Amino acid sequence: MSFNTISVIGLGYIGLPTAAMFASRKKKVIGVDVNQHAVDTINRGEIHIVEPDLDMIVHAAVTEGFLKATLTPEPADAFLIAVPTPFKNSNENQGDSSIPEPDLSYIQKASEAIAPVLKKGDLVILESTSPVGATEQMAEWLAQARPDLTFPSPNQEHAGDNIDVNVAHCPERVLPGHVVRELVENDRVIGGMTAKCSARAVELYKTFVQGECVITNARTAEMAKLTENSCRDVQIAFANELSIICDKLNIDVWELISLANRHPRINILQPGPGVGGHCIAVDPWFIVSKTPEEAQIIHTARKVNDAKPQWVINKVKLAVADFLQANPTKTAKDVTIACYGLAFKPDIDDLRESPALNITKQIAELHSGSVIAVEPNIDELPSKVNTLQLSKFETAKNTADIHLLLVDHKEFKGISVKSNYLIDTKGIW
Ligand code: SAJ
Repeated sequence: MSFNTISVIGLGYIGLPTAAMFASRKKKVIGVDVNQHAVDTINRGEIHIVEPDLDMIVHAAVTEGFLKATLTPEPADAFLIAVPTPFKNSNENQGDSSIPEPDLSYIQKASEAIAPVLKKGDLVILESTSPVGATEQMAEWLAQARPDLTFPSPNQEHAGDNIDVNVAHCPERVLPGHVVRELVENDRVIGGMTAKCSARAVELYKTFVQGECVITNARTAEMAKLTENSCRDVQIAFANELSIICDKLNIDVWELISLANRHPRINILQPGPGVGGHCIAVDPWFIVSKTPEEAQIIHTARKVNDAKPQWVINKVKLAVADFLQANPTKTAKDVTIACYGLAFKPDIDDLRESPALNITKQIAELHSGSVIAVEPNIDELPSKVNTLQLSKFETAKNTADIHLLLVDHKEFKGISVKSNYLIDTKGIW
């Protein structure tokens, strides 16, 4: 049975591009989101997120009638759930208060929303990055809501054709900024709760995925996604720890890493002001919270990366103290600090969970003089950070006493700021 109508629940950074990809292959796609603004924007053929090339694809899909957005789920042959899996508020966390617990309430709400329109033969896929066991939990929520249908249960990998609704976990693995290309080209991990579930999911993704669809079970697929991001987090923590050690030993960490990387089996990542975004700094906690005793390295890496912003702030404090010692007629009020880059990584405009933005905000709160922020990828700061002033690069370069490079945007490469009071967290100046 082929998939004539596909529904994507959650039209954010993953759901909307995925919906648009199916629609671009002339499938009828129903996108569902709880956000009225997102629904209205998409139905006008526009997008509410920033992702290169996505606007054209969504515009074509909507005007040709293959994609529509709605607040309420409608019947479809396949449902892909791409909703957030954040942490619980710290006061809701149980157990060790230093380990955040995943919040599956968005998945639960999405399951409850689609349950009434499910029918025999449908496929439900969880795409959201999730702790191990979340797909089984989702199947249980669906089964509770629809006792008239049968769903797979755990340890039923070899169950036959007697299951009405197939369930799988197929984690997204695309890099923000390259989503449109990576959705098509990346290999896809397909974790069906049964062999039939996996086969149906492969059939669905083959609509647009050119990479290989590799079959496993749901729990391994969940862990695979968490492993990928935890591996990157651990590697970045290694680089960040090296940068702190080298600073103490008066060694240039960038030179050190480039020398070590000449070894044929060494590939150290780059240090920075901390790890940001919605994935690498979050997903390792899903492993730590399930297996706190066992996940020692993963937990330590999180702590090392989370501590890096404070280390950078301390460096700025020391630079201000040095500046005042060299300029005894001045006070802190007379000192201007310029922060270059606010996004969570280079060449994007995404400020969410950005260490660069948090560092700049904290410096602005602590410092009695002026703080200038330079971010070439945005024209206006969001209202919640309107205490900061955006400035042009040249103005910052010419007026600031202390310079703090936080993001290696392409606009900052090839030019350089020379100063005795320069803190370059990315090693480009
Ligand atoms: N970073 C460093 N040093 C480095 C590389 C990155 O400090 O050498 C920092 C970045 O500046 C940023 C953070 O790490 O603050 C995360 O950036 P990223 O480019 O490593 O990753 P994301 O969060 O944009 O996307 C990741 C990707 N995962 C992996 O590369 C293993 C992507 O493929 C996933 O789909 C995405 O997480 C996700 O949605 O889970």
